[in-house]
Amino acid sequence: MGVLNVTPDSFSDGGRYADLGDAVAHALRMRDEGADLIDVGGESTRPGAGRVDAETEIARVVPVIAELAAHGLAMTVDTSRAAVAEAALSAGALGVNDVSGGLADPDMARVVRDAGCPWILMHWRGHSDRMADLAHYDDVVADVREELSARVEEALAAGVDASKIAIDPGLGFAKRAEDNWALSARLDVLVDMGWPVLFASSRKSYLGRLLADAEGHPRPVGEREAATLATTVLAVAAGAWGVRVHDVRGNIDAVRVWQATSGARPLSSPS
Ligand code: PMM
Repeated sequence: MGVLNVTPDSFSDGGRYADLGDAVAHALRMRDEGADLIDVGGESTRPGAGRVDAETEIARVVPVIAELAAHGLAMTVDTSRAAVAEAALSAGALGVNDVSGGLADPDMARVVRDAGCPWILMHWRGHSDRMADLAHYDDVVADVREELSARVEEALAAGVDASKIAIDPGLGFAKRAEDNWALSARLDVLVDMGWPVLFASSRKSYLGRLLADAEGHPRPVGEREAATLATTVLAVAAGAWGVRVHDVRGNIDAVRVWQATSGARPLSSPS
């Protein structure tokens, strides 16, 4: 899944694809590089970000989605608002990537159910302006598993088709760096829940913190790609269904190395 943020302020690519032509060109490039899905978002969810209204979000994503649909691209809309999801699905999006896992908008389940479309339910505890205060866990892996399980149960109870559901640990959303590492280390626990797992580590701040310089300055966003590739390989090896990334080509190269290695099973080891 290639990331296309048509926002002025996303941490990773904010402002770069606000122009329709630039957004379309970037999405086509990601498709050509091998992305199966383009995730189009119109609201930044970076830590501390305030909200934009639904009309602004719709005005950002719908023209891009309509244009990309005309080019035959498969897209999800990255939104936690039912009205935005509805507009995006009408414009040609294939599914909904909901960072709130259905919690932010009680109408989202109905929209997804009526559309019969895929729904990615991410682990979430609250909007970006207050999520840092919500990063408290007894056991982050068990807690995220339980909270995601509740989101899935609620989606199913609302009549959403089980075959359309995917889950996501929500790295960086009400998570400290150590929480992200713990979830990465035990991704198998989420994979064992039986739903496709999306892993979205690309360029996130916990990688910047890991790679901080001697003075403690985090590695800048644009220099976290090698670390991202390492997380992708580890996640795919642990059974992730998909990864949400900015550099599609690099991540696909990394996964191909993993595939070639894991597929090359020698009949016997050299003595
Ligand atoms: N992270 C961001 C945005 N959307 N969607 C899912 N499913 N999972 C995530 O972890 C996630 C997301 C924030 O990152 P960005 O600014 O690079 O889009």
